[in-house]
Amino acid sequence: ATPIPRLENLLSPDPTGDRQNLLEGLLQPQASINPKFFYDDRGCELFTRICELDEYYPTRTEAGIFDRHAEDISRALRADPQWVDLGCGDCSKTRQWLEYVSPARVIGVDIAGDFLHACLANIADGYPELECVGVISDFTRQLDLQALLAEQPDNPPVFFYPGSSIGNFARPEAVRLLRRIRQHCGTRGQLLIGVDLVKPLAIVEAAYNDAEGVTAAFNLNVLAVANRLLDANFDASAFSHSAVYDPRNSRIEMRLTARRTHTVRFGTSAVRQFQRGEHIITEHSHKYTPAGFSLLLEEAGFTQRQMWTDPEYWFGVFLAEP
Ligand code: AVI
Repeated sequence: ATPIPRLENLLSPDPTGDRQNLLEGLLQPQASINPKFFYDDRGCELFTRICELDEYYPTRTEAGIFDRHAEDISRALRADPQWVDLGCGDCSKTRQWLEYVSPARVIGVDIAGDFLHACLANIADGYPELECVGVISDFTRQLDLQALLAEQPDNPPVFFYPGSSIGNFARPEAVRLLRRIRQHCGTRGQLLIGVDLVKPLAIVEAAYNDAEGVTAAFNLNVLAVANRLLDANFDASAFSHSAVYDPRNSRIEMRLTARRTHTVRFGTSAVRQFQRGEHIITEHSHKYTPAGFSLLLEEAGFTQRQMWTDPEYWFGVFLAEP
């Protein structure tokens, strides 16, 4: 019988906490915005366009590795796993894997419930017999899938975390998230994760400063998100986008720099003046060496089993086990 699509809401909504976090960041002497605020509907749309840009190499490089090594990778994965797609979006990346792996079921985890409907439909269309559970969760805050995974104790989880989103966390947070994933692995679980690697500066900077200005629009859109969430009055035209590579920390820093002195009110609770030339940090995107990421995995209690890469070593797909 065809399984009934199942959608679980494990999200403990914390709009007040989110707002507080956003406001606190904006009022620090060095203003910053957590990059999770990028992804409202418009932000998701712009991010999809970024992934298709010529300059933005990570998406197609990772896809190329998956294409070239799909059989090898799938041989290294447990049989009949519970395939857990972290940040699944519409599950299009997982869907491609279904040609190579036969999971006992698919668990798609995303913060966006709308996406999960698309994900369930996407799997049902083509794989109607395959059970797919959509889980609405901010897994970067809490990962709480133990009860769900325990329903099928004979099917170890394979956590699939592509796209190098791990790079958007500061190192301690990245370790915390990987540790949480590891705690869900039991003895036989696995993690298949995509990681952007260190490479010549010009290539990385171009990826975050595309000629069409899509990344600039993506970056500036976060001010509209802040206006909505905080009842603020940012004028996006008073800021300009930039993205600079910091070789000491091996990361891109995305900034919004004030073109002129600009006073912003946050409802009735706060006011801040941005001086001309002052910037807000909106994102870090860390690039790892293969050895550096291996160490991060170890710190989280994982052992790296294998790494697949492209001919230029621009991107790595790591397989790790507890
Ligand atoms: C989602 N994340 C992996 C992207 C990155 O490359 O760090 C977000 C992004 N920011 C600007 N362009 C893409």
